[in-house]
Amino acid sequence: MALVEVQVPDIGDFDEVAVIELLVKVGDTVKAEQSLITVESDKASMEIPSSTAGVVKELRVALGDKVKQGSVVLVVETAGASAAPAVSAAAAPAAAVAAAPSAAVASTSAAATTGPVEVRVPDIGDFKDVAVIEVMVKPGDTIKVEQSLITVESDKASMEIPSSAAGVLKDIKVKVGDKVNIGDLLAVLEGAVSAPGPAPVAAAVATLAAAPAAPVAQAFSPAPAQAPVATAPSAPAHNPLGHTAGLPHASPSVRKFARELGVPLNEVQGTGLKGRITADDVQAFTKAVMSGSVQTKAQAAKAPAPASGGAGSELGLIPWPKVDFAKFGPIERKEMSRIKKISGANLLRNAVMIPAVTNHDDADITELEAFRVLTNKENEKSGIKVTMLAFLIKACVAALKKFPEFNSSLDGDALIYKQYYHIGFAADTPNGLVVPVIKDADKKGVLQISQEMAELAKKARDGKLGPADMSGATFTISSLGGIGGRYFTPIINAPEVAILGVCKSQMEPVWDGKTFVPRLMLPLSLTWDHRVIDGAAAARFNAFLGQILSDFRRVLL
Ligand code: CAO
Repeated sequence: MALVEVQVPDIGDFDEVAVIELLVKVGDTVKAEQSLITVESDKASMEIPSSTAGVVKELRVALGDKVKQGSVVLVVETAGASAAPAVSAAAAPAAAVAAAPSAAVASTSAAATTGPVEVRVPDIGDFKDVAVIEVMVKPGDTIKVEQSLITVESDKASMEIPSSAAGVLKDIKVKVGDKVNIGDLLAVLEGAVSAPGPAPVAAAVATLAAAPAAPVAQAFSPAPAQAPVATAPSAPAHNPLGHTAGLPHASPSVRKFARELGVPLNEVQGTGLKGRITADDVQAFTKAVMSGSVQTKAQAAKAPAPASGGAGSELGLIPWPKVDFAKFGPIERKEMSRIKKISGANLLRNAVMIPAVTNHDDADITELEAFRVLTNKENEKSGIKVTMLAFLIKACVAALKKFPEFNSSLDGDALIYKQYYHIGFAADTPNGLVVPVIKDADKKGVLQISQEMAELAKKARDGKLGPADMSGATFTISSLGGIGGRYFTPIINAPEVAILGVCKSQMEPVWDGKTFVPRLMLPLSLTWDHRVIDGAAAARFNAFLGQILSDFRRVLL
């Protein structure tokens, strides 16, 4: 056993680079060449590998620390025979970073030219066949000296390849996915002005040496001693923000991880230093997408219906007609209320997404209405007015108990059967439609329901309903009975699966088998989600509701 201090190797001209990621922790077993930390300058990021295999005993750096060549990253206990004291070992520098590296090299060395100039991949150390992961320019762009043209990535580092010449980009010779090597033709510039001198301006290039497995970051001198010609001198040092804007802020290994999972990295929120995306962020994003709590942009694009405000094209429909109404007469434009905007968006989604069917029926409420009138007379002093809607709520609870799928919600391919009975009722307010909820209606009597309904309806009209008053409904009733009409087709209040619409009752001649008799008939309109409920079940639900309403004693059964 031996304790070995692993140091930052020669990382070229980088001085004091920030540690932005710790890739191992104390107790981890690391292999030689395994990445230990990621460091980042304003030009490039790179992973620092271990020069030796062993168990991590001590971490000597923390996030945000600045390191340079020779800084001790951590202490590793190796399997070797020698004992402490700890010996120091830096990953050896790159075997060959032969010539002074250069920016993407223009094939003419002239300080200025107007002819086409070929820009090639400069000496990027021992990199071989590195993948192009981003092309940052397009034909027609005016390119400045030092402007990054492409980003390449090895398994340990990503770097941008800058142009050594200025001019208009005539042709870009590589595309994402291509593999490039030193000397490969990248681009052709026209009216180009190349940087003068033997060591042209270049953005940083991080390189990873092949043998003996050490990272070498080679940063080029930021500016030529001699000012370049007029068209290029103000070329800024590479702007890391631009880099971030084009490419998500993440280390090469995280990028690779994201690619393997098919995670769109530019949609992941980074929680690392300076918003950097970590492997944990990628994992958390994947989990969120799998659980359905987050949608990728690609998924959203495939989603069936916009909730609001769509012009129609999202559904493949012809656009909404745009008419200049003022042409035909005087007009006044008024913004819709907040409630109307919110309920409109929900109604649209529910109307579009639910395969809804409505069954119409009539219930004989002659005796029930007589009982209601009597009850109100008897309870006159209590101040509680019993309305037909309160009886309907009780009747619906009985029907929901008998037909539990009407009290369910869809959850993917499963149904959630709720064992509580919270009944929403649509209330008309000056600002629009709201749906307060009578909680646990199965445990309450008609008088209590009437009282709560009156209180909630008042709160609704006064605009004082809170979210708790309007949430948790398992089934909704929309009553237009106090207003009029015969039948209508209410829209289901998702994630519920059915809604009962009620219209104004009226006396009708009903055949009793011998003769027509006058009966008070209540029109019922039941809308149901055909994914959950079948037509026969809906007809049975309505029929059962009719039986209860015609003889309310059945509620007790
Ligand atoms: N048939 C005949 N008369 C009825 C009736 C029915 N089905 N339902 C209620 N009535 C009568 C009541 O008995 C009352 O008569 P009196 O004043 O003579 O006693 C009158 O109509 C008014 O009732 P109400 O509307 O105040 O009370 P309610 O319990 O029936 O309804 C509430 C309360 C809040 C639901 C209602 O005021 C409301 O806002 N309804 C509109 C709901 C709506 O907009 N739905 C559409 C949604 S889809 O766009």
